[in-house]
Amino acid sequence: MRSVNGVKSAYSNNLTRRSFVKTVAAAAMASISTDMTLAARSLTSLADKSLPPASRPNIVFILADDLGYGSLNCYGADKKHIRTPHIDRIADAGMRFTDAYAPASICTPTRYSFITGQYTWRTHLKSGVVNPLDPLLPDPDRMTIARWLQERGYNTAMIGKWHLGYGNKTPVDLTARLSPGPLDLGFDYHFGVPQNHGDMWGVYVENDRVYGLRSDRLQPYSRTFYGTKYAGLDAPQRENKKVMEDLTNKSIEWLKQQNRDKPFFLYYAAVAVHHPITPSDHMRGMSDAGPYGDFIQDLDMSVGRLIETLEYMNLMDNTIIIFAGDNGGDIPENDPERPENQAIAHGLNINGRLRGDKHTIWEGGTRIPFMVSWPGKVKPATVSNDLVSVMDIFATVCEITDGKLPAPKDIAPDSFSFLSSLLQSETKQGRQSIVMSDVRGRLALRKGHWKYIDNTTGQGEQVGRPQLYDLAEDPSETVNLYDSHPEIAKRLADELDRIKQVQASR
Ligand SMILES: [Ca+2]
Repeated sequence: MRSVNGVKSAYSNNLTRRSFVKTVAAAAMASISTDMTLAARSLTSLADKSLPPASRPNIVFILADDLGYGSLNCYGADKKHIRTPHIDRIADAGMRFTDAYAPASICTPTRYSFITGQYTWRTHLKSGVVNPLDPLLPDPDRMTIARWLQERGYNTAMIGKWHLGYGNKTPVDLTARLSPGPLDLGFDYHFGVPQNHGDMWGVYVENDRVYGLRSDRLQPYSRTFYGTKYAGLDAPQRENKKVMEDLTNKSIEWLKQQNRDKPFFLYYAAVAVHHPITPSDHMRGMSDAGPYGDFIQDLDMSVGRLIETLEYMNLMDNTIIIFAGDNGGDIPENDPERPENQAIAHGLNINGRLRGDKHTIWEGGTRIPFMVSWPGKVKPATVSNDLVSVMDIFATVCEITDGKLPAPKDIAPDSFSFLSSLLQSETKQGRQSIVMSDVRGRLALRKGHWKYIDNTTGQGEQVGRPQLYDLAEDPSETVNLYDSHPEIAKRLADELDRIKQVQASR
């Protein structure tokens, strides 16, 4: 209780910076001792790695937006630039993956694939993202991770950045009932930022309506970060620098309604650290990487508040926490004043040593921070280089709840369970290869230590030449081996073709 209230008061009161740091440090210390107890407990239970045929742990999935592979201390960010003690706690308490991927280097496909366990390029969306007034992308008739859990007795909630559209027509009627939407995909509760941080909606959505809508009047005003006018809905407007706190408060409110009698699934999608870079007043100036570093620390603080709520409610021992990025960090070109570039100038390697950034087909666009804690099941402070994807959470959850996987033809067709990785089973059953895509729908295949990059976009245009990289020898993708290893390139190109042709890659 101490740490929950401590952190909360740090957000809501005008504490001095020094006392705020102290509060965070105290919270972190309290957490470390809890972790050590959990670690000791879990070591004794690891002898039995098998799971009951049906297990119903609570599941909290935290998805960060545009968080680069090198933007957390547990992934190598120097503490002299930013400090991420709360997210690092998930890695300390569980398993951190070094070779985890987003299915794409942009926002919508990752979110679609998480919910459906299917590659987004199998839908009509071959490139780009769902635009602010687009209809719902997932087919409500398709099984989703939320409905799967709902049908197994879970309370389910989606809180945060949605970016999968609402309704069934373009443009969506902002003042009408926003259906179909998250509630039609298996979520009992939804409190969302409709598209992106700073989007033209300018408001929150609660369940299937604009939150606090007073009338159907629209008075477009001012301009967003993206250059379009705000819709001017007659409802409370989001304040960018408070959105992280609002979403976290809503999540805590929802978590506090849960109990040990019924399992729950929370999908918390942060708006940080997608532009516009808007750190909270509490965090401004706290990092040593400028506003971008402060915004990363806002994300970390929100994660800390969620964890501490679970601890306060004594629910941690039966809760899986999964933390992931949705694509690589964004590095705006030709504008040194942008906060991302200021952070780089301070010395923060947003995407570590990986080439490229958000939108690109390079590792910097698709390799993501990914970690899972599960007290008593996942050994603390472990690191795995198994190939995993955000898309694989669905199949993993299926195996956890049912002890087996559904037929890929119907459910989660491109999702592979990584439960055997989590439990460090002697027989590994995870995925062997993964397809990734960029903003234009260009595809690449990672298999073993090789990565093949196709030269066709989602619209069928040719771009450059095909490429082949040996990620073991050349993690920064500097030497194209396509010409010197044609047989390997062909094998990977054939596999990519096969995965495109079939309906399910699992
Ligand atoms: Ca994103």
